[in-house]
Amino acid sequence: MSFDHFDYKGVRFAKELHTEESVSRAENEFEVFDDDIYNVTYPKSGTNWMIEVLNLIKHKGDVTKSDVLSIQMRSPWYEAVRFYESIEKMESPRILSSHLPHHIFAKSYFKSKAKIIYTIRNPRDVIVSMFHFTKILSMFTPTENLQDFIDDFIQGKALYGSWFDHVKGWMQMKDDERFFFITYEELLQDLRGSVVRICKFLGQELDDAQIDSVVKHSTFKTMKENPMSNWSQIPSEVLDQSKGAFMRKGISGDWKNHFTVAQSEYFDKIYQEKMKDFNMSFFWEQSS
Ligand code: PPS
Repeated sequence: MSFDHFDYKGVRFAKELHTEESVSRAENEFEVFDDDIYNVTYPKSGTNWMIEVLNLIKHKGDVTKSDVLSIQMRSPWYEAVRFYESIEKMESPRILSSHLPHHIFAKSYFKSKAKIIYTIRNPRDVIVSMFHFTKILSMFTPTENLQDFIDDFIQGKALYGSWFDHVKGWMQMKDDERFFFITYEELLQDLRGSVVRICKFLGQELDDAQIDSVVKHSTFKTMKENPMSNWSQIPSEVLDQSKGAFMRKGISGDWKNHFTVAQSEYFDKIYQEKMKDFNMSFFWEQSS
């Protein structure tokens, strides 16, 4: 995966989005408020989906209130330079996004009461989603060869570094009451049930009709057709959606259409090695 980058504390960042100074600011100076909610993910794991869900929950399913801003402006990535100004103007309670790993996350968070929702996706599908994304986002030099891409991903040369370290880092917080984790696959399998669980974690009481509305407006189909959610407001010089949609497929298991048997076995072996000390098993380990 080729992009203009620098490394900070073992993690790969894109120069297009960050500077070393900005990452250091995000880690050491950013002020977290107690009523903030953080939507944290490794890229391509369902970040935008969760932005939609969380903003709809905040507005009790009222899409006319939750969708007044484009999806990125609703819950900007707090570490990205281009969102600094808009974050300063946000009213509390803020819903912010982040791809930062645990060891670089805002230090002030760990002294706060703010909540984190961490969404995890089968890394094989993350690879495929990211592989396609590099073909449409101008900051990447597209990789034609999936094997090279898989190798970069395994070696932590992807945007935001190693998936394995990201997941293991954040999941250290799994028993913390400020932390809630969910998988992309659970969202797909039972969106309504997931929304109910998220509401409970956030202490938000929505009635059945409001929950139905959250679900209706956060399905893949609705979001793909919604100009406030499908990234169509991003200029084509930056994101060329004539070559492929940001809202691409929205399914689980697309990796099976892309990985060869040998690639799948290779990835499984590395996955086992890298996750051997991690005593939790995810949905995809039973079904992959
Ligand atoms: S990014 O660029 O890191 O912020 O991308 P992210 O939002 O994390 O992930 C993009 C993938 O999520 C899919 N997506 C959805 N899937 C199912 N339902 C809904 N509502 C939904 N919204 C976004 C999106 O299609 C990308 O996955 P792929 O596999 O490429 O389709």
